[in-house]
Amino acid sequence: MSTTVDSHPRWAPRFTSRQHDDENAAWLGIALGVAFTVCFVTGVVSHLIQDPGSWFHWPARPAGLYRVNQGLHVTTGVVAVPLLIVKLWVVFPKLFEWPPFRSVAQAVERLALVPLVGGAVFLLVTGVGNVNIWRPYDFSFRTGHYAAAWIVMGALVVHVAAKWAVTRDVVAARLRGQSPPASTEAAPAVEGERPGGLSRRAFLGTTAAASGALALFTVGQTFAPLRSLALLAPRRPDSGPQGFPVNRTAESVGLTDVDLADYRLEVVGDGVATPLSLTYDDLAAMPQHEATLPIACVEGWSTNQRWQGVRVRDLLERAGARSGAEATVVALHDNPRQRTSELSSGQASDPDTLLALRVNDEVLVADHGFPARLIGPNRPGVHQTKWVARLEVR
Ligand code: HEM
Ligand SMILES: Nc1nc2c(c(=O)[nH]1)N[C@H]1C(S)=C(S)[C@@H](COP(=O)(O)O)O[C@H]1N2
Ligand SMILES: [Mo]
Repeated sequence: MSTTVDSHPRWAPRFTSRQHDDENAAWLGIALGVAFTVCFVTGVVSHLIQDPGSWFHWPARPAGLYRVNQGLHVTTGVVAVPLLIVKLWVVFPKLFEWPPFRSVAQAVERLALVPLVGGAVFLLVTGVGNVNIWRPYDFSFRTGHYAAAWIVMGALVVHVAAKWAVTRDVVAARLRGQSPPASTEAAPAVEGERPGGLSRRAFLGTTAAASGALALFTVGQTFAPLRSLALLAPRRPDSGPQGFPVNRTAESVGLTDVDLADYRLEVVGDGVATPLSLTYDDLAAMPQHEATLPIACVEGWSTNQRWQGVRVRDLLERAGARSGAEATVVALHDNPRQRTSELSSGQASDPDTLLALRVNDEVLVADHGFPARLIGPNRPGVHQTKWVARLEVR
């Protein structure tokens, strides 16, 4: 519905730009719908990998799939920021339409805007904040962001249903090379509308350029060819000790100088016939394998490195593990955050799942998990456990 003179009450502010129209709202709405849907699907996948139901199985291959998933999530999320701001500005005059609704259906549709807009702003603010390590709230980011995603997507279904006809008319007309029907055209918002100003093409083009620029300056955090452009990425994939980033330092978990005399890697649990307790030298004496695999952080950055170490499946075999065994990887530190991760049977038996001792032919530094870190294909970064002390096999 257009903002026409008779539906615009006297007390409302005057909106004089001709960009406040249904066609702009329709195009921006389509772009936002696509961005939010990609964000939602990739977000739910990431959630399920970390909290799988018994029905959910995440494969070990293709090795870089999680990297693409999370790169898409964060990039489409960032792209949505200018789109949402401009869309809210375009439709803002509708807030003052009078009467506020003419039917029950319209009341429902307009009420659904509260969770839709509130939730969308919440998702974008917490999401962008999280990747910049800005979390000025007490609740868990994952819990809040996840709940908001479902609320927003529910409200979005209502919103899309309500706006379907108008949007379809705009798109269908443009595809036929015609102007959209009068009902969707820019109605003069109020008397005194300024003629001129930006054309629609320039207005939408500028918005697209803003989104494109954000994407371009972010995606280099995970897409190596563009890494020199990753100006907006909080972490550059090529900076840090041994040439790649560190989130959780050894110092922050009190593991700056692990004494190799005391270090043992234990392979234990119901799933093994002979529990192992291996020194660092024992590990170094086992056959070493190499795999080029990414660390793909849930926060969107990723980095591909050449890792060398012992195959987890060799360790399991040496411990007489049952076939199809699964394992929990446990770190040396007491801090419970990210101390453990799970290896599915597919990952545990994958030839590229390593207990890495070296990276790019150098011994791991403390910040990258010395003495040994897990690295495996298609795992989120949080599951690439550093400073590994134990494999609990079942
Ligand atoms: C546009 C709407 C968005 C939707 C629908 C959405 C949805 C989701 C969902 C469902 C998850 C999984 C949460 C969980 O694991 O429990 C998630 C995770 C995440 N999202 Fe979003 N998100 C959106 C925007 C953003 C934005 C703009 C960013 C950052 C630029 C972002 C960054 C993240 C991060 C870093 C995670 C991983 C959290 C973790 O596992 O620690 N999200 N998102
Ligand atoms: N033991 C342990 N391993 C860990 C973490 C941790 O906090 N503790 N952080 C993880 C996260 S979130 C990522 S993305 C990768 C790479 O993180 P880094 O940059 O801190 O090395 O290591 C993972 N391994
Ligand atoms: Mo991470």
